[in-house]
Amino acid sequence: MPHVRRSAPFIGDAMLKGKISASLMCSDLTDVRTGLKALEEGGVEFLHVDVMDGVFVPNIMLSESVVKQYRPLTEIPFDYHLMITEPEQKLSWFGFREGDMVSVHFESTPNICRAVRALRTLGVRTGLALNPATPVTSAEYLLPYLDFLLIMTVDPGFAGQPLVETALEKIAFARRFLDERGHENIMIEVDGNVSFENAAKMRRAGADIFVAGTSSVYAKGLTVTEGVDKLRKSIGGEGVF
Ligand code: S6P
Ligand code: MG
Repeated sequence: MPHVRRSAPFIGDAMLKGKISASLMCSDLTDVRTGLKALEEGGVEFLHVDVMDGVFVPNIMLSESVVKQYRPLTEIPFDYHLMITEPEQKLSWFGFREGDMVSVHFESTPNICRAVRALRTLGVRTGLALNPATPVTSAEYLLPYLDFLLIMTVDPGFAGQPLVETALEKIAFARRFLDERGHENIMIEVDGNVSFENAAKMRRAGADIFVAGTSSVYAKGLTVTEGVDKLRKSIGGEGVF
């Protein structure tokens, strides 16, 4: 099984630590070109693309045909967060590129092993997303296929929600869980109310990649560039709080 590897991610994955993935659905979708230019100028590492099917989550967002139209507008690698049922049957829809991040939800299919193994064969950074109530231990037998865990710090479906109370404890547990099993290279991405203040705490707990939405990069009263700079300071541990 050549595609199975023990936590041996893509060259340069160590560089993913402390990176920003800006949430496309939180930007001005009537003026995506301008929004993407601002993110490029701000230097975000990934564009977080929330795909919601109205079944797995109670919302519909960013269909594959819309996302494909945005793709040529930027060179920023995409970070697809698939909140859709049975993703293993739909992976060919998106046109993933090598270097993209793609996460599928543990809860979204009885065939989650098939889904992450299929992602591995596509040459993308493979992620397993966990809802707030899903234990980190659910990932145990999937670890050999993973490059990152996406820990939802709100229930998926909507922007602008409060952080779930157990989020920080779960991030810290996940980091220990991965390290104890020799998977130090599996990154932890966090998604949901990654505010400037929460991001600093999440970083200390062990998070590596930060989904930036209405709580930071798209916060009211800041330009995108100011939001990125401020978030960068929070996750860089430079003590803005
Ligand atoms: C939510 C989705 C997220 C949001 C992001 C919003 O289901 O997966 O990626 O877009 O979390 O960020 P914020 O700062 O508004 O919570
Ligand atoms: Mg998301």
